[in-house]
Amino acid sequence: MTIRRRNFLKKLSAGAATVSAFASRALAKPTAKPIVVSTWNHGINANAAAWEILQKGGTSVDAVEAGVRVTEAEDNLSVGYGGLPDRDGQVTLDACIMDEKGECGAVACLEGIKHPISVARLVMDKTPHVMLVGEGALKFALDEGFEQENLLTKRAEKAWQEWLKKAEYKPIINVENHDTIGMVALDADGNLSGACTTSGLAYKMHGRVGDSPIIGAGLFVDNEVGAATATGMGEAIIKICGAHLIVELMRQGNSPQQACEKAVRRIAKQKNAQDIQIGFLAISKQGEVGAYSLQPGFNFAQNDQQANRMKDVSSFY
Ligand code: SD4
Repeated sequence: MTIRRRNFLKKLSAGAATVSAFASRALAKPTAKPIVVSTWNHGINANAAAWEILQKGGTSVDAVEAGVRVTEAEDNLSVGYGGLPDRDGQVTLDACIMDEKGECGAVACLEGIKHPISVARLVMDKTPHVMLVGEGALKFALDEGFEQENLLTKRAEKAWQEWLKKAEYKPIINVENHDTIGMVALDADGNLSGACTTSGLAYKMHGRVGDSPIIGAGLFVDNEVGAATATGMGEAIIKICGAHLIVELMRQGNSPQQACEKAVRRIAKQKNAQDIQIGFLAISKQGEVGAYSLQPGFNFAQNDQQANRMKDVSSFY
């Protein structure tokens, strides 16, 4: 056998292994349906709201919107109301949503609206666009009847004034970087959707947008394959199109866990990777869950037929 032919056969059998790994997972009985997972411990309350919809046979897109709205309304120094402001003292919000049909909507740098995820949903449902930013997003929200309110709480303002004393921009792993809820769900009909919403990195430059509202970075859903979401230093996630990469790795036959690990390993090659946190969370069309982070400390909430509980995630470092 010539070397070329041998290499060809080797490649063919490697390809067959990948295909058969994917096919066997595709044929596997769903482990859990419905199921919802979301980043960090604020995910517990958010999952509970999503679960109410899922267990009644509601759609995954309605579930993820309702779920992350809970976190947006909580005074938690992170997502939505009470979120830490940018370095100029303004709370600017980013969010996106994607459904099983591959439809999506997003808002970025939106101010004064408590539920950016619902504005993103209307961008998806009512406009021919995918993303609205800044004043345009605010105008759209107001036209749609959302109320403008002050989202900077006394607590967040105090924290910002403390920060101003040194005004040193140095994101801290797992503390400052704990600003996002990313949620992905599989409903009883087997359809996948996801939502991601954040006040972004604390004390960021005014106008800075992270990965969270960017389809393919902070969130991606492909109803044939799986869904993924991200948290942590958005710049690093954007650079590898994180959520899209994970879904494409799943399409190639990787489990959600393997896909999240491969994506984190790519980020580990970036400069300053040891100083940042990244967490990925993914679910497959069959309801398998995977999660992996760059640093220790990332966790997520999982709600399925068994319970709504927290799960710790292993990490690269
Ligand atoms: C961002 N990815 O704006 C967000 C921040 C985050 O937990 O996830 N914090 O870059």
